[in-house]
Amino acid sequence: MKCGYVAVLGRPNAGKSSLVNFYVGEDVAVVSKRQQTTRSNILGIVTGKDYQIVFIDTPGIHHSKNELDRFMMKNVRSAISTADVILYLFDASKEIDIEEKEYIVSLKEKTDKLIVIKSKIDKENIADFGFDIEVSIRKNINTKNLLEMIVQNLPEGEPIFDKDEYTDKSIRFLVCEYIRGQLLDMFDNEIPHGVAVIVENMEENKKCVVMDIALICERENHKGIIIGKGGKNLKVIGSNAREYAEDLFNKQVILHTFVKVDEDWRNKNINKYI
Ligand SMILES: Nc1nc2c(ncn2[C@@H]2O[C@H](COP(=O)(O)OP(=O)(O)OP(=O)(O)O)[C@@H](O)[C@H]2O)c(=O)[nH]1
Ligand SMILES: [Mg+2]
Repeated sequence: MKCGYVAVLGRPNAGKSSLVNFYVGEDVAVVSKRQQTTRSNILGIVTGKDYQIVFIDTPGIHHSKNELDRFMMKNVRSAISTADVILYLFDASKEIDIEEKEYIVSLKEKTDKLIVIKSKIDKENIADFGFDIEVSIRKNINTKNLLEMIVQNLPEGEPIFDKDEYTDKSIRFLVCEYIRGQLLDMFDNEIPHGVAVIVENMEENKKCVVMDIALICERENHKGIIIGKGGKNLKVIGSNAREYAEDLFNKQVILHTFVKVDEDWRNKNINKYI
């Protein structure tokens, strides 16, 4: 069987998580229109008749401004060192700068298992760089060809995960990420980028799950905005997250959400929240 790890790299917003979710057939990673959505590596497992692909979805490659950024870039390096095959995605609709070109060239020097992908080709096409394949996840263009290309490049081996598994992440992680996804949809960049979502307490019995979920933000005024007038935003977030969690746990979920402030946690406290 062809089996192995496939790191998915690229700039923020290049479409990495969309690609992984598409092949996995489940939302293992949050997708949003904003940059720097993915914060840590997430495995998405796809098992076919004669292959197992373990995608490593990674944070977008960017310059680090704080500890959280540095943590994200550490994740990228660790994905590269684990990978049997590396996918590098660049967005067809964006100019590709010299720094990104140099980065791709340096990857080519490191590995002969690199597939350079021009992504989002359903959009205006202005990016100018050599690629191995062009795809659109949204319009399902060339996705089968890319899958074949990946499988061809995988080493022979035994499956790493059980064939029913599709991610290494727990349901509690997926619920927190789902909430972060909602924040990215609802608020401008500054607020969701400064929020971490954690489960503070969880109890589960045969009938139901009780989850206490904290949204950690950086400023008192952000807290007010997230909660909304009369708590209306937090109510929407909580009720959507409860439905999502009930689907995953397949039982009743009682979910309490609250917002806390921890100034500068992205420098001081990432170990606590990420
Ligand atoms: N038009 C078009 N949009 C796409 C396609 N693939 C992804 N997108 C959109 O691009 C945006 C970013 O997608 P993500 O999958 O979150 O990108 P990412 O590379 O994981 O981003 P980070 O986690 O921030 O690094 C979202 O709005 C997606 O819906 C595509 O094939 N075509
Ligand atoms: Mg992502």
